[in-house]
Amino acid sequence: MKLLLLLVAVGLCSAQYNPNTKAGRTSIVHLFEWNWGDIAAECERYLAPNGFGGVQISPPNENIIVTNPNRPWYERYQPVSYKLCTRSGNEQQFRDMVTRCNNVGVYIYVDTIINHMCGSGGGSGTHSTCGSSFNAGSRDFPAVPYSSLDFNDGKCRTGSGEIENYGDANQVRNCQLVGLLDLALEKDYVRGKVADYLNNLISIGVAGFRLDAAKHMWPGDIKAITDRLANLNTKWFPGGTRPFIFQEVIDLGGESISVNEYFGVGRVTEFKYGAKLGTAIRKWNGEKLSYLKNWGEGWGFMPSNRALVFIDNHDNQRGHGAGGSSILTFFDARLYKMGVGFMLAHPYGFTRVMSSFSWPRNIVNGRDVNDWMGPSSSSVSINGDGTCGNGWVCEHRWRQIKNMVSFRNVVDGQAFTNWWDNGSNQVAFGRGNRGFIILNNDDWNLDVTVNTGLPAGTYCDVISGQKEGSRCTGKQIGVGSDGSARFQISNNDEDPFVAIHVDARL
Ligand code: QV4
Ligand code: CA
Repeated sequence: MKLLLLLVAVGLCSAQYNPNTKAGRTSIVHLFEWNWGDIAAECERYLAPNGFGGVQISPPNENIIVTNPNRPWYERYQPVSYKLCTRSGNEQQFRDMVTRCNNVGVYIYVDTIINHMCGSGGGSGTHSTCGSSFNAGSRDFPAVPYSSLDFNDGKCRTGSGEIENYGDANQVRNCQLVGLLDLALEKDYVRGKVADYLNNLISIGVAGFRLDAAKHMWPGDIKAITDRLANLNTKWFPGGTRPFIFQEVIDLGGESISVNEYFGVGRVTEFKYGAKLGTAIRKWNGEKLSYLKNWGEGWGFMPSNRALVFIDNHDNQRGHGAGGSSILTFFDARLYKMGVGFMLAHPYGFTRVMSSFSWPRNIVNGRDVNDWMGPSSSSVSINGDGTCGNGWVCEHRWRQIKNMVSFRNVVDGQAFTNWWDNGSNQVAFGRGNRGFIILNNDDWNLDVTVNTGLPAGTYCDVISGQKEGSRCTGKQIGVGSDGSARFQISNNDEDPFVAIHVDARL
């Protein structure tokens, strides 16, 4: 009876939409391909003091070692077992990272690959990151263990065994995504193995999961697995806290599968967000920033409280996944900062900031032939000025982005207010009486007096500089007793936008 009640309670209590970030922290950062030791250090020295809520980490479970091409980043999306050892570190280092980050209130969100194992052409042997043996051809993964009975081969009806038509939901979920061996998640045994893996991570102290390739899993199978998950570790989280779940479903419209099939389990990635914002900021297809007045659900996006939003992710910043060429990345730094600034100021969705490694992009016939490259260095070095070295871009450390992460924390819970636009690409909006942002993406200067909604005072622009002690290293903005302020932004400014908030009042 007790057990039954418990099961019912777990089933009903599905608050897996709550990111579980500490109060006052409203964004996470994806530290793509960082190693566990560097993440632990970053939590302590940078993320906690700057108000970041958490880190999405690269997959921590054992994967196949790909040597042709040489150690691509994407080998980590080809599991061999659920042992915690990868090029980011071993289990001990993983545990140490979770403990150290949790202890400073920055939580860990694990990228989990549960739709599939490695590619069908992965061969056999022990060329895997913990040395576990496997045989892709015979579907044998003894370190889990999975055998041929645990895969979807019998269920897929395409000639190639792969997904051939995204208009057919059965193919998308029962066939192989680019040849990756597709798990039979309707099987109790497989669900149990996956749940054991996630529960192990929960017991170590993680706060939630990105479910990779969720589009390729039946929502009912995902639900059956998440219903088996334990509450978060009470060493760091209140009793009864559910893991945060966000599902990777790329839905730009026009396919058989839609994001709303997944709302029963948790949040879902909103891929329209970065694609459309990129289009507007690039001024493609006749788009203008003034059209962003009803940004969010008004643009056909999913409900805000179901959305996980981002400007770019590890796939679409290099032409994988979806979104297309409109996606803004660090390669277009000036536009990118505007995009991230807009996202972090705007109330829609739960926000994720991207932090990348650089690579020698080489577009041949419209495709980046270097899109596979992993980081050139296994560890992140920090320069004297706080930027990163060794090819690590560290967008999250860019002053403009770091300060907008704080902005979002400061305006948390405030309404979207005081929209202004010039009918073109100069726009502004506030967040109640806590913060205000104004952008000039036109090819001429902006000079306007608008209502900010803020209390009177002199504010420090957190884009051109920031408040340091009692001084401001950037532009200063005077807000009158009626809340109005004059802004001047040259279209040639290094960053053609200004953001002020009540914690940056002088
Ligand atoms: C190739 C052929 C297959 C052949 C196979 C033989 O294409 O036809 O059967 O070899 O084994 C890599 C290679 C790919 C290769 C495959 C299997 O790029 O050419 O297939 O491995 O060996 C990442 C990369 C993929 C990579 C994969 C596994 O993006 O290129 O594939 O990792 O290493 C859709 C999905 C969405 C997905 C997105 C990329 O709906 O879910 O595509 N996004 C997530 C992750 C993404 C990851 C995966 C899913 C898979 O964000 O990073 O793919 O886990 O939109
Ligand atoms: Ca599948």
